[in-house]
This record gives sequence, structure tokens and C-alpha cells, in this order.
Amino acid sequence: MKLYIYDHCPFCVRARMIFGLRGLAVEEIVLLNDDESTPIGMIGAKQVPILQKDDGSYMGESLDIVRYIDNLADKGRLKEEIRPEVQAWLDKANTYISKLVQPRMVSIGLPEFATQGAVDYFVHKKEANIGSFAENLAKTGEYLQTLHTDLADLERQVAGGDNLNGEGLSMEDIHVFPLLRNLTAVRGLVLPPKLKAYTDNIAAASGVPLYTDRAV
Ligand SMILES: N[C@@H](CCC(=O)N[C@@H](CS)C(=O)NCC(=O)O)C(=O)O
Repeated sequence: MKLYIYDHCPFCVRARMIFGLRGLAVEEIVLLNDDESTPIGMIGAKQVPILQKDDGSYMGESLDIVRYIDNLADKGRLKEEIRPEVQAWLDKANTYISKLVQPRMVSIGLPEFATQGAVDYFVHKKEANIGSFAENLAKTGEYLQTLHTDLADLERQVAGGDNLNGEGLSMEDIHVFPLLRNLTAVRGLVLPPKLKAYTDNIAAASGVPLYTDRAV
């Protein structure tokens, strides 16, 4: 199977996680960010992740891919339940995380931004949503203050080291880890101890590396 991704894409991390966690092999292919024709040719939309199955057919939508691979692997099933407290955290964090993460993604050597055209495409598209990257970078301290308060809340929900709910892998892990992983690109981020151990453990178990060593 082949998985078409951008390295920075949190939805792609969901799909990458399930392969690693369930021990199934997949070939990861990173598209250039301004390559519209490849994904549109596959699923009719400029969007990743895209799974190409062994029969050649394509599947978009990260959670569909996660459930498909989870069933295929047949090594237990992810619990669907997301605790209301965790969902509330995701809803809040998702209102500002992209302001911290997106401006950094173009400067940490990711393969989807290997050309200037790909960088320009991303900057243009994302600045239309979050405003100037430079202004957002200048507000890092302010955003981090909010984030650290919110992470202290999430820390109270960490019930296990290998999975968030303490009972086994679940959709909570599929939703939360990709955000924490991308936040490791932010210099100055301090994860509380249980979240730090959890993030390190899921990175190791899933094979999705963190950005800690290139944080800016
Ligand atoms: N609902 C989709 C969302 C996927 C998505 O939004 N992917 C982003 C990358 S993070 C994308 O391809 N956006 C188009 C672009 O960046 O031009 C899923 O869960 O797979």
C-alpha cells in the first residue's frame, strides 16, 4: 500500500500512526505542497492523506483510512469513544494551534516544501486563514502562555503512558497525538511530564518522529 502525505499534516499523522501502531508496512510518499494534479487525479480533491490500496483504488479521509487499516490489521480495535473533556480540549486547542505551528512548518526542512513554489503556495493559502506568518511568530509568547495553561488541563486527562485513556489505544490518541507532535516544532514548548512521556511513547510506537530537534 502507498500513503500520500505531507509530513506536517496532522490528518496524515493519524493515518501514519495506525500503520506503525498495528505493525503494517506502508510506503509513504510526500507530495509537494503545490502539486494539485496528483491528489485531484486520485480522489478528485487537493487533499491528503490518500491511501492507495493494493488493488490500486484510492481512499481519502484520515479517519476512514485509520478504521480501514485497523480492521485489516486485526490486532484489536481502537475504541471510538472520546471523553468529553478531551473533545473540549481538542475543540479549544484547534482554535489556535495552527497559528503556532503553520508559520514554522516552512522553515524546518520538510520535503513537501522542497521548492520555493511549494512554500509560496502554502504561505499564501494559510495566511488567508490565520493572518501573516511573521505576525503570528511574533505572538509566540502569548500563544504559548495559553497553550501551557491548556496543556495543564490535558495533563489531568492522561490516564496511561502508552495511550491517553489508560485502557488501550483509542480515537483519543488518533486525534491528540498529531497535534502534540506538531507542537514539538515550537521552541519554548514545555510538555507537562505525563504528556511528555505519552508523546515520546506514541512517537516510538507509531514510528512518527517528533520535531523537537528542529524546533524554531
Ligand atoms: N477531512 C480530511 C482533512 C484533510 C486535510 O485537510 N488535509 C490538508 C493537509 S493538513 C490538505 O490536504 N489541505 C490542502 C492543502 O493544504 O492545500 C481528513 O481527515 O483526511
